[in-house]
Amino acid sequence: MRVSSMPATASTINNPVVPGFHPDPSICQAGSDYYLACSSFEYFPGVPIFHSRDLVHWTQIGNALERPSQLRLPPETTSSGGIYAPTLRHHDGRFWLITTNVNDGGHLLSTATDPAGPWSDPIRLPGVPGIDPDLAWDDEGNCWCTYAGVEQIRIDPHTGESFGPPRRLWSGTPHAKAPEAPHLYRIGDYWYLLIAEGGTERGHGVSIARGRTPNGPFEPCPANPILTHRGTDHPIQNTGHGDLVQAPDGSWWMVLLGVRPGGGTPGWHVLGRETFLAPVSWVDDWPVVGELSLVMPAPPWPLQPGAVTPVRDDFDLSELAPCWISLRRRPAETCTTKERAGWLTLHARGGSLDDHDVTFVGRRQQHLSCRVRTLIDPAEGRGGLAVRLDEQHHYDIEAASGEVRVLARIGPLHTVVASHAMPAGPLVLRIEVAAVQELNDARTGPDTLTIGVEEPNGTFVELTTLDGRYLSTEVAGGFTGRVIGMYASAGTIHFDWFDYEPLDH
Ligand code: 6LW
Repeated sequence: MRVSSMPATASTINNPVVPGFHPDPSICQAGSDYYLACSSFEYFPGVPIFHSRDLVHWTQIGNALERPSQLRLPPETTSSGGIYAPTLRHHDGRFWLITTNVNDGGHLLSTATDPAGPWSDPIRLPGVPGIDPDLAWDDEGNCWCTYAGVEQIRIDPHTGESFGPPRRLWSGTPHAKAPEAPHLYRIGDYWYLLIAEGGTERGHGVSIARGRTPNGPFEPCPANPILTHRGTDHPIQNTGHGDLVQAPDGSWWMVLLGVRPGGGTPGWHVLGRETFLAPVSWVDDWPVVGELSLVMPAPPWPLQPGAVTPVRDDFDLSELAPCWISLRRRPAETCTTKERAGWLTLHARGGSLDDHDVTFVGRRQQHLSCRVRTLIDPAEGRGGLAVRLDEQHHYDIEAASGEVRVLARIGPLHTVVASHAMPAGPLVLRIEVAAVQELNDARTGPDTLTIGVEEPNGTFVELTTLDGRYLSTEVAGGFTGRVIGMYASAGTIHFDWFDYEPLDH
């Protein structure tokens, strides 16, 4: 199994197009602009929104659910609970986003004239059960909400009212588990029902059926699944949960989720489910998914790389950039850049990252290898830098006045791995993630995390190197991926800056 990809050249592009924990992609087009939304689970704000002009380079322009009135993640929201798969559509001059908060009343439907926001306070759909809701409008103006199962109900998207009992459209391929993630489209003379099936693990796949009306009957494609990497040694695994889109030149493409397992057997993926792009052609009015690989031929239209994301966030702005996410909520009184100019100030709520409610601000790890550093001032408390999979799986480097400790939480085990005396005052904490390049044997892990501090003269003091497998989905379970960030576990902690430096592309 390959563990890293080749660099893209002018004639190639890199997949994933939205790396890091960005699963369940849904895409829509408005003129020459494309927008994409992903799931966000227990993190606040929720549902990251991306913009692109070329389907290859994506820039996060906001989060659809960014106010407490839009997103309530109650304390009982477990990791991998909260916000599940969205559908994003452009219809009638507006953007429509439907998603599910599995911990707060089910589906939420929100609209915006600008996908960067603001998005409306969502309406609820109490008559629509399930997860993975999709929206499609027919020529008569009926709005059909189709969801995992696969079932469908007509709704009023302005009020959330639903009409009639659910109607079963298709159960997917006989004996395949978890028919889900439906998306319904009118393309040419047919209505197409695209679904995921086989479960979101290694058996994942995409299948499709077609009919003459949005309500069926639907005839399955004889070539189903039209995409799966199950049972292969392909470096992109768990491929499924697709959504279709037409490119600027009229060609068709699919965005989908996949993972990049590393290490030996069984392969551990640490970045969660990421968003990939694959070409689609049509044969006999059925879509055929083309080459999906880590490095793909560049499409023929002009590519427009977005602004290069700066390595450093200096916390000079009054609002945090949209990539920053917190656990379940982010009250201004515990997280602010306004208290000490040019610094991020965190006031502790919980006592550690083992707690459900803890002051944490992080960003998704998006590269298999990367270096993360932050300048922390722990004079008024205790806090640090952490790599988090969930409450039970995280590695932390924590500073208090005069001391730095490395903590590891793996399932029920808590360990202080190392400690180091430091002079009082601000200091730089560093975590370096290195994807393994060679397998020593079948049990080699996917990556290593080297954790330490920088002396005032800049010398790096390594405190430990830990195996990354324990912060992988194959160990921790769930639907998310690694998030790296800053936290406060006692008192008040200030961070002057945070660097995230990719060490691969
Ligand atoms: C998503 C569903 C799924 O809603 O995982 O396994 C859920 N399948 O399609 C969370 O991503």
